[in-house]
Amino acid sequence: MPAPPARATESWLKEAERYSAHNYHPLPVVLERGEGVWVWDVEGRRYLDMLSSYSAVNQGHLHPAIVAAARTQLDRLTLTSRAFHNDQMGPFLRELCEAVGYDAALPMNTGAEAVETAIKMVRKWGYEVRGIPADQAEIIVCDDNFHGRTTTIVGFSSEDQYRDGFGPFTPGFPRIPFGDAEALRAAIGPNTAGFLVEPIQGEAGVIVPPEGYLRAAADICREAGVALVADEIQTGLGRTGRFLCSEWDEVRPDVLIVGKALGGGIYPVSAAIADREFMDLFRPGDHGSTFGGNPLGAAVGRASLRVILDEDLSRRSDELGSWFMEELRRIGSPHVEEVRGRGLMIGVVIRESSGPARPFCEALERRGILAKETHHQVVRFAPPLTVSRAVLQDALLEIAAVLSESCP
Ligand code: IF1
Repeated sequence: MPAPPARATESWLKEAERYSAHNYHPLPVVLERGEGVWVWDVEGRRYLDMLSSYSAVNQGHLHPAIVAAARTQLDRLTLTSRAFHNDQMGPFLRELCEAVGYDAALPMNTGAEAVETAIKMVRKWGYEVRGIPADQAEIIVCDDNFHGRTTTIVGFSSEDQYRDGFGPFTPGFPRIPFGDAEALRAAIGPNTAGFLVEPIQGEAGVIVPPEGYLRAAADICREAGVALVADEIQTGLGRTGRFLCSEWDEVRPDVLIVGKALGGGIYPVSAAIADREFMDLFRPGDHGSTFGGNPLGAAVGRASLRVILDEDLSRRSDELGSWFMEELRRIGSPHVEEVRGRGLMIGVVIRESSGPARPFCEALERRGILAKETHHQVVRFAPPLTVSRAVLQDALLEIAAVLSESCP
């Protein structure tokens, strides 16, 4: 049983409970400060952040270079709308496009907005380039996908809870099993404009597809004239040991979606990225956003990218992740069915016989490690990519203790 919260925590929990929608079931910890891989609660307890806000804090909490860029911009200009230009968006998009090797990017704020942008882009490409009849375009998606929480996006989720009560939904999103390239080939029809996929399914429980899956899917899409859309909002920006997870299969998606860590854990920044064949289908007035491309987000985005590149966080993620996964396997816990992932995007699957993952997360919290379960049986480990091997070594002692106890 989790220890009862202390008084300060209790009062914060009560206030949040009273005034917030109850759309989450967070661990009973109230955080008030963060620095690097560490966060502190209102009782002064320190925790190792092994979630990184679902990979939005790859650079660590309050990275000095990103904070400095935000502070400088806060004293200059924060929002102009796209009715006018600003002096940060152009440089940000140039640096982003140069980092990933594409012609252009459309800046948005949240991941879901960038996914919706990509959906509109690919549909328009289907009509204007592929000649698909009006309003008939289809974008194939995968079972167990997670691409955000808008009604169009949850409409093609296979998770009943994400859909229940929110219909009617947007048509045109046939679903196929993840990891099965032949299922993709079979699902493609004359009205198929695109295939939207996460290179590794995060929310589904860190599901790594069979070796070469994305490569095979890319070849099938190219042969069929279907746009491959990679949602790298969680897997991108160094998380899986490459700058983009697609690189593991040497795949260059037609449309690339990034978000989360693009804002360095400080500001929501996302983008849909593509070559001019797709990007120039948007004409003035077709699409937009009040905050998309704002100077503060652009300045933060520039600094966030710079940190990932200058500190070679992708290599750190690759090397530390491989070692950490091996060490987790070496614990040899009777509760662990599988340790899976890539880089520092790791899932530890708890056997059904050992009960759900949540109590293990609560036990880890009591030992100063913040991790979060997904889909009942998986404990996700995704620390900031700036984490040191020494810190992970210490964390392994606590994780081993929790995984070696009888079910918490
Ligand atoms: C929640 C997890 C959930 C994403 C991918 C798009 C988005 C996300 C691959 C949308 C966002 C977040 C959303 C948050 C919890 C977290 C999450 F997968 F990371 F674990 F939900 F499944 N594509 N994922 O992972 O980006 O609009 O949120 O900026 O909704 O509970 P967003």
